[in-house]
Amino acid sequence: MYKKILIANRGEIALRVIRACREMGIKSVAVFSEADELSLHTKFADEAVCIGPGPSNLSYLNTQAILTAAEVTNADAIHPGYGFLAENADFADMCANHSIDFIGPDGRMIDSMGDKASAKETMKAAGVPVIPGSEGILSSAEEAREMADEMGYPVILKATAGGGGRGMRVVYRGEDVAMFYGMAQAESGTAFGNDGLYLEKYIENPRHIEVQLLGDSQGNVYSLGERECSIQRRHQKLLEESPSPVVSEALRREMGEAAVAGAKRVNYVGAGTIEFLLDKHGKFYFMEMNTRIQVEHTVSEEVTGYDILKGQIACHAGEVLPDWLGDMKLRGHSIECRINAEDPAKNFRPSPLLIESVHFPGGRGVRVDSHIYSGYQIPPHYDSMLAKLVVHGHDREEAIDRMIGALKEFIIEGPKTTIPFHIQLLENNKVRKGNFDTHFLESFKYDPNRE
Ligand code: MV4
Repeated sequence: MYKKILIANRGEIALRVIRACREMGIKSVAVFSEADELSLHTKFADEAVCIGPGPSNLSYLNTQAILTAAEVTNADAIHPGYGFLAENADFADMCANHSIDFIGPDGRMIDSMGDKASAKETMKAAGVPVIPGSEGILSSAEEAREMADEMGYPVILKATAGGGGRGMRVVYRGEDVAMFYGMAQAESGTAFGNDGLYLEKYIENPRHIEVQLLGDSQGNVYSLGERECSIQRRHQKLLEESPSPVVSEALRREMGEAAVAGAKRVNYVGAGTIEFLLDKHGKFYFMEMNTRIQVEHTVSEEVTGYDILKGQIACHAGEVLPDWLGDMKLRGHSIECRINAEDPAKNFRPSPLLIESVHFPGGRGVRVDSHIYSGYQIPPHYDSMLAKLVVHGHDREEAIDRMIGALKEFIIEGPKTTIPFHIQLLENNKVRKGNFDTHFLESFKYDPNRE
């Protein structure tokens, strides 16, 4: 097992990794920017090393500074958390060249899943259902037009280097294919340095459902159930839950088996997620694979009772997963609300202010993963998530009621937050009935005058 892990991240996920390390008897090393000197990960890790000024490109993305910190502290592995360097193939390769374990897949795996068209072909070859469309990259706008005319509209053009909603164009009429093709190609060339596009039938009003996977170095891969992530705003998830209110026991087994087959095909090791779109006929299709621990792994932990962070570290250290993970039953229902320092009355404008005071909710089935404290100054350089409020109940209704109670107990003085937005969301009838899709928030009306 590792003796010391350096955490190349900040905020709640850095604390999450520190806690897992502590329970596993592993020493932790924090790296921090000048803006994070007073952050909790800096205080709670066994050691802390400053890696540069506040802006991310000078600190949390500074691969040389991070590797140097790992070398001077004698760390044997680096945990990247999510965001920052978590899916940076060059950094994974650099770690390997320095004989430091990167707690994530190797550079080749990151690259092959980062290229969305090739990831899709790989999954298709493994028998995972994929959305009908082009095989690999399109060679011209004319090819796109012919294919779209044949399969019928609407279709969607996607940047192969995109993902997470970036570089996509929905096309409803043949006359528009050429123009949208040109726009998407130019944009993705500029944004990603790769202008490859592929085409798919556009699935209207799908749900976003993803399967949590964990694989060990012996070739065992297990599904830890699905998460419902359809409540998103501009591709930022706001609320996640497990299980999905629309996934039956039979569908769960089918999606889990498909995801496991996909991950086994590429010899996947560690924590990973396969994202699916579920259409209104109950058919699911591969969308993307994420090769990192995700923000919302917590809801899967609550319903499986399994510590995914510790499992992820153990897998990279060469331990074999227990075989009972293969017949995991989900217990009860878990929901996560992302509490962001954003003003929901002002188009979710960031509000990076001083936390004048904070009170965390508590009680049975309430978990708060957060790095904030009274007197904490939110740095302006990073994302705006302040806390993940996670509840667990014996069923969905209890979880929703428990979440509303916890949200009402959660007091944050200083910045504007998404807390009041979440209360109204969970009081909405469609949300309570589980009747929503990925477009739900586009029409949801938040009332800033209701308390
Ligand atoms: C789609 C789609 C409909 N049909 N592909 C958005 C994120 C990126 N991973 C792919 N996305 C989509 N791909 C086809 N063929 C609809 C979306 C989509 C979406 C997906 C998941 C969650 C929220 C979304 C919001 C808008 C569009």
